[in-house]
Amino acid sequence: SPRVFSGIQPSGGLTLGNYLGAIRRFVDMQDSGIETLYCVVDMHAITVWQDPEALRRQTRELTAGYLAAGLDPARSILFNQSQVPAHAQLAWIFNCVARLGWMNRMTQFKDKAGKNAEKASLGLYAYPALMAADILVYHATHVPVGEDQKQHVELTRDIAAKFNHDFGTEFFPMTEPVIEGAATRVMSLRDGSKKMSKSDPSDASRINMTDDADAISSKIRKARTDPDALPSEIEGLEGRPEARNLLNIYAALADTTVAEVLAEVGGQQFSEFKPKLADLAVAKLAPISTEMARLMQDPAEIDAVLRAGSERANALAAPILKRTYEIVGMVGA
Ligand code: AQP
Repeated sequence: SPRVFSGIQPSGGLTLGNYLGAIRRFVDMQDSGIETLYCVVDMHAITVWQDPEALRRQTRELTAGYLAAGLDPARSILFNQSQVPAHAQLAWIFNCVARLGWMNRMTQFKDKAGKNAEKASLGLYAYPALMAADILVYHATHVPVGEDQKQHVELTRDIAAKFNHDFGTEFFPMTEPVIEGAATRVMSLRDGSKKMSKSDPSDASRINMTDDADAISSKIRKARTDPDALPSEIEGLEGRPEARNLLNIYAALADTTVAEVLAEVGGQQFSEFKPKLADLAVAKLAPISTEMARLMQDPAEIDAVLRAGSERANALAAPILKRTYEIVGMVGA
C-alpha cells in the first residue's frame, strides 16, 4: 500500500522554495488520503554547523510551518528525526551497502562542500545514505520533493536494489520521487541560475515564510529581471531565467499554469507584473506566517505534537529495522 515520507532540514527559516516545492505538495498528499509521514530532519541539519539554540528554534519553527500550511497531526505523522533512532541505525547498514563511487557523484555534496571538501563533515558526505534510511525505514513508496532532491531519491533506489540483491530478498521497495507542479525549482531572486535556499547569505535572494507583507513586496520589487516586456507564450521565456522564475512562482501560488498566466500578463512590463505578484504572494503567505507566529508562542504545544508523532513513527519503524537486522544476520534482534 502507498506510503508517503518526506522531510525538511531545520537548517534555517523556511523559504518560499520549501513551501512551493515541498510543503504544499505534502499537504496535497495528506489531503488525498494516503498515509503520510513528514519529518523535521534535525540529524541532516547538523551535517553543517548549527548553533544548538538556533537548532531548537528552527526545529519548532519548521514544525509550526508544517502545521500553519495545513498539515494535520491527526492525519499525518509529524515528528523529528532524532527521536526515532531507527533512522540512524538503518543508515549505518546503508553506509555499508552504498559505494563510495555512488556518493562521489552526488551534486549536492559538491555544491555544499564547495572547493574545500577536505573540511566538510563526514556526515555531509554520508547524508544521502541517511536519507535513504529515512525513507526506507517506513517502506515509503512515494517521496514528494523539489527537483534538487531527485538524485538522492535515485540513490535511495540504488541502495534498496543493492541491499535486495546482496541479501537475496525483495524487502525494500523501489521508492518513486514525486516532483510536480509549476515550482519544483524556485530560483534565487538575485540570480536566476541559483536555487532559492535557506542558507544563502543574501536575505534578499529569498522570501522567508516569516517575512511580513512589506518585506515580501520589497524583495519582489527588487528581484533581478531583464529589461524586456513579458512574452505572451512560454517559448518567449527561453534564455530568460529570472522572468521564468517569477512566472513559475506566480503560477504555483495561483494554482494555475505558466501558459495561463502569460495569456493574461503577456506584453506587460515587470513594473506592472511585479506588484501583482507581490499582492498574490502576500495574500497566500500572510495567513501562514501569522499562524506560525501564533503557534510559536506556545513551544510546549509544538513539542507535544513532535513527541506524539515520534511515538507513532517509532512504532512503524521498529519492526522494519528488526527485520532488516535479521536479514543481515545480526543475532538477538
Ligand atoms: N528552491 C527550491 N525550489 C523548490 N523546492 C525546494 N526545496 C528546497 N529548496 C527548493 C525542497 O524543499 C525540501 C526541503 O529541502 P531541505 O531543507 O531538506 O534542503 P535543501 O533542499 O538543501 O533546501 P535549502 O532551502 O536549500 O536548505 P539549505 O540551504 O540548508 O541547503 C526538499 O524537498 C527540497 O527539494
